[in-house]
Amino acid sequence: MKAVAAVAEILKREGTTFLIGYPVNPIIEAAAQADIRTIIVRQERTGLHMADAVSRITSGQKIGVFTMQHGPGSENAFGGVAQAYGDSVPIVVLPGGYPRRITNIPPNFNSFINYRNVTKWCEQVVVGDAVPDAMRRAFTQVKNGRPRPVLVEIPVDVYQEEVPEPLSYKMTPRTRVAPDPDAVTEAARILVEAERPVIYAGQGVHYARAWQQLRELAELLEAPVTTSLEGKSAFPETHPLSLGSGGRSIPKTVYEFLKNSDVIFGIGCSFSTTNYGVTMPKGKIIVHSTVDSADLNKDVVAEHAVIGDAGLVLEALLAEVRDRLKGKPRGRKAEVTRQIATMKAEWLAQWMPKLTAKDKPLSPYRVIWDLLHTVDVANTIITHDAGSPRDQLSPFWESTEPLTYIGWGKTTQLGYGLGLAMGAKLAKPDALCINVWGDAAIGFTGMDFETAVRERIPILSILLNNFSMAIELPIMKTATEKYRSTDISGHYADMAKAFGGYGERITEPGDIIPAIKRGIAKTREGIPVLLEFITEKEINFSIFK
Ligand SMILES: Cc1ncc(C[n+]2csc(CCOP(=O)(O)OP(=O)(O)O)c2C)c(N)n1
Ligand SMILES: [Mg+2]
Repeated sequence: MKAVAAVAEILKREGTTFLIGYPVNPIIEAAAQADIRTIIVRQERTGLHMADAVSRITSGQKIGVFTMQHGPGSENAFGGVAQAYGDSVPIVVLPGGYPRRITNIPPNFNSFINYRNVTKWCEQVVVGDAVPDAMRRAFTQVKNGRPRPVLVEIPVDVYQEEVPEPLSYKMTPRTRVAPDPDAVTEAARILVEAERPVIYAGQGVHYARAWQQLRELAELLEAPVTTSLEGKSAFPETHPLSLGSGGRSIPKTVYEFLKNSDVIFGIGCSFSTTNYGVTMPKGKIIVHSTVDSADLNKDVVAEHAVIGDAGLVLEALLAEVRDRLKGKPRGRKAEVTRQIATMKAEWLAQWMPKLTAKDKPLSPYRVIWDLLHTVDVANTIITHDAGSPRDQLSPFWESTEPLTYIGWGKTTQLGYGLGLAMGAKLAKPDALCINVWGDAAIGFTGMDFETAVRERIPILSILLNNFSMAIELPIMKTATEKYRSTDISGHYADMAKAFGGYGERITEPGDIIPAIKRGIAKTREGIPVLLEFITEKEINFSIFK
C-alpha cells in the first residue's frame, strides 16, 4: 500500500474517528477513503486548538490529530502547536514536508528542525516504509509520560512510496508511572503532620482521571483544595473544602489559605512560574507530585517529591494516610469549612454589585453571573480566552464536574478559546460548549466561526464586546489618547449571521438571560450561536498580591 494510505490505516487502528486538517495534504483524502471524518478549518491554528480540546476533554484517551501542508501550512500552524506545548496537551501533528531533495535547503520550512522546541517528539520520515515505525514512535510518546504534542513530518515525495503489506501496526500501549513507596511514606507523614495543609491540584489529575481519589484524600485530611487554571474542575468548586481555582484573578480564599498554610501539596502540577497562576508563597513546606521530574525544583523549591501518575500517587497516599489516621478524619472539617465559607461570602459580597449590575454598557461580570445561573453547569464545558474575559470568568465560575472547564494559560494566545469549544463539542456532543472571549480575541480566529457552521459544531460563543483592548488601557495611555491605539470595532452578531449561524447583539441587562436561553435553544437545533454583549471597559479584577 502507499505510505499515505498506511498513515490513514494507522490512524484508524489508533482509534482516530475524525481528522482535523487544512489542505493540501494527501492524508486528508486517504483518511476520507478510510471512513475517517475529515474536518476542514479556515486556518491551521484553530484546527490545532480543536485537536487540543479533543485530547483535553477525553484525558488523552482520544488523541486529537491535525494535518496540514508543507511550507505555509506548517509555518502557519506553529502557534497552535506552541500553545499545546505550553499547556502540555498531547496531540499528533502531521505536516507534509518539502521533497527530500530540498527539505534541508533554505528557505524551505523544515518542520523537523523548526518544531523540535515545541514538541516532545519530532521526526521526519525519510522513506515510505518507515511510516509505520514513525507513527508507532509518535503515538507511543503522545500516550505515555508527560502529555505534549508529537510531530511526524512526511515529505511530499514519500507519500506515494510503498509500505509492505500486510501492514504491521498494532495500537500502541498506555502506561502509568507508579511512585516510589519511600517517597509516598515521606509525603504522607508530612501531610498528616501538617497543621494547615492546602492541596493544589493541576491538570495531571485530569489526565489521570483521579478526581475521586483527590476528593477522598482532601476529605480524609480535611484539607482545603485549590487548582491551577489548567486543573480547574478537578475538584468540585461547590464542595465545602474548595477554595476555588487559581489563575491571575482568584477568589480571596485561594490567596489567604495558601498564605496561611504550613504545607502545600501540589499534585499533577508543574508549579511553573506564570502570570496566569498563583505564586506559591515563600517559606512553605512544598510536597510536589508530578509525572515529569523535569518539573522538580524548576521554579518552586520542593523538599519532598513524588514522581508518578497522579492517580497512582493519590491512591498510594490514601492508603498511607488512612493507615496513619486509623481510617478516620480528625475532626478539623467543621472549622476549616466554616472559615472558607465565611471568607468566600465576604469576597462574593464585595463583588456582588458588579455581578448583578444593571449598567449600560453591560458589566461583563453581570453577563458571566447570569450565564452561570442560566446554563446547566454540570453539562456545560466552558473556556475563557486571553485578556480580561479570562480574569472575569475564572474566579466566579464554579465548576462542579470534572473537565467542564478548560482552563489554560502557560502561554495565552488570543483566539484559542473558539477552537477549544469546537473541539470539546466534537468530543462531547451532548454538552453545551461555550467560549467566552473579547473583541480582540475574535479578531484572531473569528473566521472559524464559519467552520462551526459548516462542520455542524453547534457551540455557544459569548463575546464581550467593549470596542477595545481594555486590559491594555493602563499601559497604553498615550497611544490611546493620541492615536486611539487600543480601540477596535466590529459588529460580530452580524458576522455570525453572515456565516449562517445565529447571532444576537445584546445591550440591555434584562435581555441577558432571555438571549442566553434563545442561544442554547439554537445550539440544540444544531446551529452555532454567537451572543455579542456590549460591555463596559471593565478592568477591575480579583487580584491579590
Ligand atoms: C496572540 C496574542 N497577542 C497578544 C496578546 C496580548 N494580549 C492579551 S489580552 C489583549 C487584549 C484583549 O482585548 P479583548 O479580547 O478585547 O479583551 P478586553 O480586555 O477588552 O476585555 C492582548 C493584546 C495575546 N494574549 N495573544
Ligand atoms: Mg475588548
